[in-house]
Amino acid sequence: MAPKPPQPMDVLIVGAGFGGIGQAYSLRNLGLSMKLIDSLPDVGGTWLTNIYPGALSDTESFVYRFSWDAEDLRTYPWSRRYLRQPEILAYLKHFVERHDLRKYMQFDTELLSAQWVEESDVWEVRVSTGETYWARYFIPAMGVLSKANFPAIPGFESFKGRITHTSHWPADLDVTNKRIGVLGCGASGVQVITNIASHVSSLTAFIRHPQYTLPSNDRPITPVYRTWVNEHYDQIWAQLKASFAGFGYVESNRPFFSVDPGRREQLLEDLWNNGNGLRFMVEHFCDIITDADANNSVCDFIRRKIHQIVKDSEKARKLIPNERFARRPISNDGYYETFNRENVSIVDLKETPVEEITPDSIRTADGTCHILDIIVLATGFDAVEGNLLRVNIAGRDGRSLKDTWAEGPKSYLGSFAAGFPNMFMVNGPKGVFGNVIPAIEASIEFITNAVQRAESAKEKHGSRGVVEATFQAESGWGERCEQAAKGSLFSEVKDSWLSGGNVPEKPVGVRTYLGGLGSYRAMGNSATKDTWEGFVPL
Ligand code: NA7
Repeated sequence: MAPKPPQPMDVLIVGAGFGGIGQAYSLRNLGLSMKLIDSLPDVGGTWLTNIYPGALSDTESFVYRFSWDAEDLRTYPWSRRYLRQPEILAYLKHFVERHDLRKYMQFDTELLSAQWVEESDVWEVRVSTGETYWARYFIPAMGVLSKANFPAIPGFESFKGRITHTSHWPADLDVTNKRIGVLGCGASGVQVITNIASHVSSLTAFIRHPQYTLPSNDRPITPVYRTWVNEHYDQIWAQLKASFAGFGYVESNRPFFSVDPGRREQLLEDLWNNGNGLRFMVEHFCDIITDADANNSVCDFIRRKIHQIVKDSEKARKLIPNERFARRPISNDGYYETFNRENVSIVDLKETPVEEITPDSIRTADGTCHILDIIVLATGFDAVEGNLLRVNIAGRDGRSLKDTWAEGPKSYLGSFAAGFPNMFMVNGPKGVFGNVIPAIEASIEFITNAVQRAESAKEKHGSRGVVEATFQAESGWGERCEQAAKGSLFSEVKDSWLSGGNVPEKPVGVRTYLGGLGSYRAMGNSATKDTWEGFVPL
């Protein structure tokens, strides 16, 4: 038998972004010993490193924050409809200081491995500082969009200029008057292109596959609006937590074809003018992402808008998607208008794929060398399970997470994994799709419920305090996620980060619960608080 590890701590959290901070907040008053580690030098997670020009959350400011601290909600300042990266980072730091959470945190400490020690019901965790920790509860909160996706293009190392991924933008990178190439046109690419075009010498957008993007209509908020929000926060959160996507507005129950074509056009126009891609998807119609014909009509509407805005018809052609409007929608702050600038051009990678990077250019298949000073990779993320599989995690019988998830990640309620006792994933694979902050909060609540229940069982009847989802519950949850995805056109798009197809070799499949935040919260809270359904008895 292995020796009993010395003095395990109760809780070890990995990650100081929204997930880890929220989890530490939620557990802080339970009388447990707790540590939070992060490989980065400070609080912030993804919002500490995604400092590219234009980085912003397209979830509206009033609900891109924790819902738990009523006084803070009413007093913390924000001035615009959306929060930019510096404001989000400042909010997270503020929340940490306000609740005295920094005392749990240790930075510049990367998780290397975690192994469940059967005999003593603890996790043995090795980190980059050379230390080993033992913890009863191991809580990875490592982010859904965190591990960068680097394209495999020959010649990277030969490039004499600078190359950066948007998610690791160097603080000293100055693009002024430089020749810039941007690969990728998801949310990050759209934001960076729109924000740097006016002060670079030239910008070449390398587009493999254009996406639909809607105006964000960012604007300052008025004092009247802020007062209204403050006075209605209770109702706002109650509505949001019971809603489908959790973005803080009432989702429509109007079918697209229930109104006549003229009125439909008017409603779409209204959505376009009011702004926000997420609102566009759900605020006036209930079936844009479930009814293929409704979706086609909406695609036509957006395509017409692109044609109207982009004056050069060749550029417009390259910007117009010919797929469904069924990815995580993107909002923009003048993206299509940016392509009317003479210093902005487009290379369509479907016509002329990238062949290699040379010392001063990206060379495409037609032999053209696009001369560049800086290459920006806006190429997205090895999302959802990417960060969890980067490290070596082994559960019961030494079985690794990598082997267990060889055909795609699994979970119970996005937070628990069968065979990995007392490992709780904050917003892990098959967590709910929607506004990520309430999704994180829901997962944190399930985890805290489970910890409280285990602690109470230990105290009351000498339980070992081991929380473990059953294999049956895990596969049942997987089926529920499959069923929910079947009703959504999102599942037709196989090459997005949501299905895993954006990263070569990654198994493609359902990675989120598309059944809505309201039902997710109801099922998770009922299982972890009341019924204990899906868990091995404590
Ligand atoms: P996304 O949405 O995954 O977008 C990545 C972009 O990078 C997309 O346009 C990809 O084109 C492109 N890409 C990826 N690999 C390559 C290669 N090898 N060559 C050319 N282009 C490539 O990531 P984002 O960071 O923009 O946004 C992620 C989420 O963050 C977003 O949904 C919001 O929720 C916040 P492709 O479509 O694969 O042809």
